[in-house]
Parts: sequence; C-alpha cells; structure tokens
Amino acid sequence: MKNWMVLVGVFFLMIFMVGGASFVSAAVSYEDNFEDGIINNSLWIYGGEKRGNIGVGGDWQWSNEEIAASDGYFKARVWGPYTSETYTGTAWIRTTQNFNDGKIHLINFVWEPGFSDTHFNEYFLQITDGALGDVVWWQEYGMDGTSDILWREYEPGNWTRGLIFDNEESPGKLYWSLEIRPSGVARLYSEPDGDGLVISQESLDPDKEWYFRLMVLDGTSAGFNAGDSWFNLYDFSASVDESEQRLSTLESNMSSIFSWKKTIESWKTTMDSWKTTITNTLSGITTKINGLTTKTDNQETRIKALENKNCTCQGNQTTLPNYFKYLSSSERKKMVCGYAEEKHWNSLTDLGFNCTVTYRQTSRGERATCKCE
Ligand SMILES: [Ca+2]
Ligand SMILES: [Ca+2]
Ligand SMILES: [Ca+2]
Repeated sequence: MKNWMVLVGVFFLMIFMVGGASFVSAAVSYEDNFEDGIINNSLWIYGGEKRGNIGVGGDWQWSNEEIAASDGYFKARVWGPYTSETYTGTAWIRTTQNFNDGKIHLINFVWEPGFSDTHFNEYFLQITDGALGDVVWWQEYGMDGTSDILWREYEPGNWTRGLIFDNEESPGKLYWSLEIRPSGVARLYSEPDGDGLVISQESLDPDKEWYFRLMVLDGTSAGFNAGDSWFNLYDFSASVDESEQRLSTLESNMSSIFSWKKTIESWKTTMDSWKTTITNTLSGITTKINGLTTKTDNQETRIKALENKNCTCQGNQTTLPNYFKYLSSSERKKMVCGYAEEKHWNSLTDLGFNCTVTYRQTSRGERATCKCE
C-alpha cells in the first residue's frame, strides 16, 4: 500500500475515533445524581438473579442500594461462595425511560466497576427492552431486544460480550457518554458529551423499547474463586439533543421541499408541453388564416381585374367579345348595328361585318340607318 493511502486511512480512522458528537444544544430530560440515599423508583427499575449452568442453584446473592456519600451513588452488588458447579449471580439497574421515542439522546453517566475477587468479573452495558434471561447464566445477554454495547477482546480475535476483568485492577470512575439515535444506533464515547474515543457502536432493534441497563455478573465454578463484584453508578443525565433534532427536522423538511420541487418541476414540464401544443395549434390557425386572407386578396384582385377589363379595341374602336362570332350572321349584324347605334357611333367593324350608321332627324325623333358589308 502506498504511503498516501495509509495516511488517508489513518485520517479517516481518526475522524471515527475522535469525531465525537459535539452536542451543542441539549435539554436535560432525565437525571439522577443519587445523593439522598433513597432510590428514586420513578426513575429506576433494579434487581438481580441467581443462575447456574445446570439451573438456578448455589448460594449467590445480590443487592441494590443508594448510598449517601460525598458523591452519592447507586450500588448493585453480587456475591457468592465457591462451588465446583457453575453458579452465577447478577445485579442490575435500568431506566424507566424508553429512549426509542424518535429523539436523539445523549446520556452522560459516571460509573465504576469494583470487585474484591480477581477472577472473572463481568459488566454489561445494554440498550434493552428490559427482558431478562431465563435460567442459565449466559441468557442475560445476546437476546432479541438487547444490544450489548460493551465487548471485550478476550484473547486476540476472540470477542465476547461484556467487559470482563480477570486478574486486573478496576479502572476507577469512568466518565462516559452514550448517544442513542432514532435511526437505531447506540454509540459509546470515552468522555462526556460525545467526546473522546468511540468505544463501540451497536445497532438497536427499531421495533423494541430502548432502556439503558447496567449489569454486573459474577460466578464460580471448578477452578474459580468465590466472587464479590459490584458497580457504583454515581451520576446519570440524559439530554435530548435539540440542535441535532432541529437539524434532523430541517433535513426532513428539506427533503419535503425537494420532493415538492420535483413535483413542481414535473408540473412545469407538463405545462411546457401544453404550452408547446397550444403554440403549435395557434401557429397552425394563424397559417390557415393567412392562407385564407391571401386567397381572398387574390380573388378580390381577380374580381377587380375582371371589373376593370375592357373590350379589345381595333384601331380606335371598341369591339364586342369574340364569342359573339359564333352567332348567325343576321344576329351578328343586328348586334353590331345595335351596339354602334347605342354608342351613337358612325361605324363599327366587328363580328365579321363592317357597318356604317347614318342618323337623320325626323318629326318622331332621330332615326338610324345601318348598312353592313
Ligand atoms: Ca436518590
Ligand atoms: Ca452522585
Ligand atoms: Ca469474580
């Protein structure tokens, strides 16, 4: 792999590892600092179980209590004696609030794992529908409706649910944060407010309820010790991230606007198509009107030409239309004489006759005599 590819890869890895949520505007919706020594039952459900590989047995016990101190806390503890059979116990606390409510939540919480034995002390952080396993000890995790946020690489390449401390010291108080997104993602950060490293990211079942649950499990078996493990939960504060929420709403609105824009664009395309059709139709009508006007003009010109058309003249005299030549000679003669007399001409040559007209006054008016050759 080339150097630049490694650099780019490391860059994106850093974004994932350090690119916390940076919650700017958040309203606290659910919190408890466990300061008065009394568990607030409106906020918390808690309990424990005894379990075993071969069913419930052994002599394991658990407890849940709120302890007043300089930094008061809720304590869940489980303990039991050594037996050669595998027996376990759990103790836990969970919220009464279901975080699957369509909002973006950020939970800041301070907790501390603790144990007095050094063998196999396991902690679960879960987003769960609240269900618990039946009998055998491994049924407290990996169930439908429960997402385990904590995993541990128990040995290279071998991951197991839960954070297991085995011959190790407790890390002390942990100031973590957990982001829960309505898309069904839970992301755990190593610092408050979505800062620090992303410890893990798990998907959540969108059809289930999402309660926050912290659990300690200890057990014994052949080769194990007696056990005594607990966790202290010092502080818990859940906020709805309003800026993110607003952004999400804005994105949703933008999506609607884009959808509308597409609809309007589609309408515009339809209207444009209509416009083209109407323009073409109007253009056709205009062309036809122009054609008709031209025809009318032509006909008017022709009528005027016909109206202005005179007879063909021979010399200075006007002649009759040629088609009269098809009449009989007597009719033609009458016509030539009649036409010349009407015009009061002295002569007219047409239709195959050369006619001379003389006029004389009588007591009954003018009389014309027409002679044709
Ligand atoms: Ca309290
Ligand atoms: Ca406290
Ligand atoms: Ca143990």
